[in-house]
Amino acid sequence: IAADMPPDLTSCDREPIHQLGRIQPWGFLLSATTDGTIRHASANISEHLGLPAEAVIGRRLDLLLERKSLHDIRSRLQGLRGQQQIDRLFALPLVAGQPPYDVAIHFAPGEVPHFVVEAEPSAAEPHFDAVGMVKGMMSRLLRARDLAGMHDRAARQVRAVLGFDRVMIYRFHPDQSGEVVGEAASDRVDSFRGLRFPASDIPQQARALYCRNWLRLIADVGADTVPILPEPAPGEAPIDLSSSVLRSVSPIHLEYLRNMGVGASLSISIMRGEALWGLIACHHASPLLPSFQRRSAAELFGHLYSLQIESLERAEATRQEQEAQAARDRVLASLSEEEAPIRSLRRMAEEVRQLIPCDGIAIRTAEFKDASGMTPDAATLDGIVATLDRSDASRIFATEEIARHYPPAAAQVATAAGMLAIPASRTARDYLILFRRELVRTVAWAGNPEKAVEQGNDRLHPRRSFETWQQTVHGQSSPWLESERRVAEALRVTLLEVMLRLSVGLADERR
Ligand code: BLA
Repeated sequence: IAADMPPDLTSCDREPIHQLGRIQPWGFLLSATTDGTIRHASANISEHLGLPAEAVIGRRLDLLLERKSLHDIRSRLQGLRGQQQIDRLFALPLVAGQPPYDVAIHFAPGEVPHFVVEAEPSAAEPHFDAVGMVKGMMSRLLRARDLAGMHDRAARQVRAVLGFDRVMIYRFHPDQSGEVVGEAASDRVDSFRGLRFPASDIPQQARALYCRNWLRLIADVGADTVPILPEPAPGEAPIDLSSSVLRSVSPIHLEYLRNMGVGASLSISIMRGEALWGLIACHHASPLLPSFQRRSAAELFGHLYSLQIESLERAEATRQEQEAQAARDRVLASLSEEEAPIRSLRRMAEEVRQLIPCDGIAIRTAEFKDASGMTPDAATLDGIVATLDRSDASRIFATEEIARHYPPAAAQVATAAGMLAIPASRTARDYLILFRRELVRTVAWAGNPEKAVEQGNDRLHPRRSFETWQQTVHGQSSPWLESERRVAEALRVTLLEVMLRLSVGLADERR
């Protein structure tokens, strides 16, 4: 039966990826209570301390680690209190008789206050200048003329620092799918530029985690992972690895990467305020472990890059708001008391059309019905207006596919597939409606998005093929851009004023 059932994608969202209890093998992990008693140790600790995990758990940190280094760790921990951030110490002589380690420390959430120490053999470069490196990356970025050019430059900078074969700027769409909007790649891998990936490739809890922890590395997709000991007692929660650097990832995701021919993967969150805007996604055809210093520099670059995107988008929004404001002023100034109300409305419609390209425009108020250009037939328009009447009158309503909200509209996509409705009054349900006809377009997906997930006997499996899969989208207009929605929203307020004046005017006429 399983094969006939659609896969239950919510199970992906439920996998507790922060509590898998294992790390990747390129370093070791210890957790200790604030008094320094060790609670957890990764099973590979013997390779570093010469003692098995069982012998380490319950002992005190100061008996195992170099005093001076432990002192450094403790003073850094002071600064981390009450936070989930990590701090980093490079080239630290952590264990007597061993080469230095690069160390990440953080406080982990849990009933008993405890902190986590993760250490990897140091690959710190003696004259590494993280600040200089990130400054250089930013200044090369700022030479870009537009957002698209900037994404490509960002990918190139990250590739230069980390050495991955393919570095992509992956941007989320409102439906949680995503698109590769910038790329830098070596010639031993295919380009993913322009490809779309379905939402299910990155489940919800992973997105939530990536909002808090901004970088993750899978250094070797095929490597055996290492358990953290002791295993949780029955009823006890496993150690929370949300902020861990070495955390091993979901086996489903490892299978995904293997299917893609990827040997190592690293991704850095791109944030827009509190929300995940996208990822800097890096792939290598074979295993790859960039130094902790370089990863940290790339992470810092990710922060600055996020701010840069936000600043460009804000500048763009401000410019659009000014345009909308100017349009508003023009409309209001041109209204005259003597003019017939319907003419005022028509002129208003013309102004709107100048600002937001469309194929047709309809005016529907209690007093007037008017249409110009390509609009649905009168009966369909009545149906659409009835549908609009059930939506929120205090904001604009935009859709690429009217039929999704009013199915009979599907018959008329050749004239009107999408609409943007501006409510013209708060109560009487009057509208100015812009229409756009169908624009058949193709979307190139990385593998068939309908078959993104397969139900296996045991669990879900990601798709095996990422071969480009062309989808032809019918029945939709070109999208209403964020900027166009913003202009429409600004004009909604003006339209309310115009309607108010008209109704006063009409009342005067009747008197
Ligand atoms: C995680 N999936 C991820 C991550 C990426 C992607 C970037 C973050 C981990 C990493 O950096 O590798 C997906 N990688 C992509 C995409 C591109 C890319 C879209 O390069 C495009 C350029 N994955 C599935 C299915 C499931 C699934 C069906 O395909 C669930 C059933 C799960 N993906 C999954 C999980 C994680 C993940 C659980 C979290 C891994 C972790 O952090 O533990």
